[in-house]
Amino acid sequence: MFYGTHSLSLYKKLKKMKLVFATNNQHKLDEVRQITAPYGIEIVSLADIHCQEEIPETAETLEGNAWQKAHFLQEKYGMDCFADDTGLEVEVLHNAPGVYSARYAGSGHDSEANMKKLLQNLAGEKNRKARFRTVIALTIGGKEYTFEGIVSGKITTEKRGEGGFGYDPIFMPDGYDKTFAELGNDVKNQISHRAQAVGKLGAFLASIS
Ligand code: ITT
Repeated sequence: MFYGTHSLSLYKKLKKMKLVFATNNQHKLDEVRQITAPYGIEIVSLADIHCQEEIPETAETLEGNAWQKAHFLQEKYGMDCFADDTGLEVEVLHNAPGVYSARYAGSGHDSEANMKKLLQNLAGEKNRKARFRTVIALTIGGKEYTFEGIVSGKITTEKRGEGGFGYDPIFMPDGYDKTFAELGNDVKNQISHRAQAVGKLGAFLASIS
């Protein structure tokens, strides 16, 4: 649990807070809802506010994309909100695919093709160090805040496991001998890049409420 011994008092502070999460990725929405559930922050989805538009994501950094998504929603709907942008950074590939993780193998969000391309690009490579990095952009009460979460690990030589999404079947976090897809959401959501960034967001929201 993220907030340790302070969880009960944080729960009391956060339980009336509502925030829109600017994502079209249902897996991310489910993860963030699971991570924040014990503390009672109500995560409102784009569907809940009837936003059906494709939110632009054309910046060249994770930070830039996270802010582009958060600003789009804030300007159009005038609501307090946050957005997350996440990339898989592979050391030997100079941090690629990074900000291009969703479209590494082409235009769509084709996780199978993305993993296949990455495994091919790392074929025979000994250095398989990688990290997931999440940046959260929060706009609340006219002010802006950024939070980051990182989990280090390595890329396996083949896909393993059925859980998670995206690159989870080929990412093994340090300290574990299973991929995120094998570890499952309960473990992933305690240690992941997104869990760490959302943990910082939650602690911050508690501090201002
Ligand atoms: P939104 O922009 O609508 O939030 P997205 O799917 O485009 O959703 P990102 O740009 O943040 O999300 O993520 C880029 C890609 O990185 C995503 O499509 C996945 O393939 C991968 N990814 C993100 N988070 C991941 C995670 O926790 N585990 C595995 N892969 C992940």
